[in-house]
Amino acid sequence: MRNQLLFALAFIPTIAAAASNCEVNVSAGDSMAFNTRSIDIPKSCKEFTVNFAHTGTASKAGMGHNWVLARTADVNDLAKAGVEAGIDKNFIPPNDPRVLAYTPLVGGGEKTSVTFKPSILKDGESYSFYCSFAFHSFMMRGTVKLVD
Ligand SMILES: [Cu+2]
Repeated sequence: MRNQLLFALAFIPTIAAAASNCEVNVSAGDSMAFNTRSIDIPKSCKEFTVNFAHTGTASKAGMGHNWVLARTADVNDLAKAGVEAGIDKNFIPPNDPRVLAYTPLVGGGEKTSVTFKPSILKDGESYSFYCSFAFHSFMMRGTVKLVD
């Protein structure tokens, strides 16, 4: 038992170091604001995970939030199409290839996450993240940068 514990402990620093580079924690509360305006994604990551937390108390239907990744040029059109899709579809147009990654909408106290491959992003293209809840994207958006 003791040996197993020591064995496990020996690997924790390695896992933590790898995780910190290839995942990010993002949150939003009961207002239309993310806790960050930009996210760097290292090209070296095989996969990148966004952990999203709603730190407020509002209901999903009242002030829900999520995290969506798209080309910056597509965000406004996607946000419009999302309103038409409705809350049952997380305000995301179904099967739309312009949506590169997204989490479902969550309400206060809930968490969600999404994992994607940075290799879907092209050098020189401009990417953004936004919240697809109806009309939140005007306030809730930020830049996503591919970094070395
Ligand atoms: Cu929102």
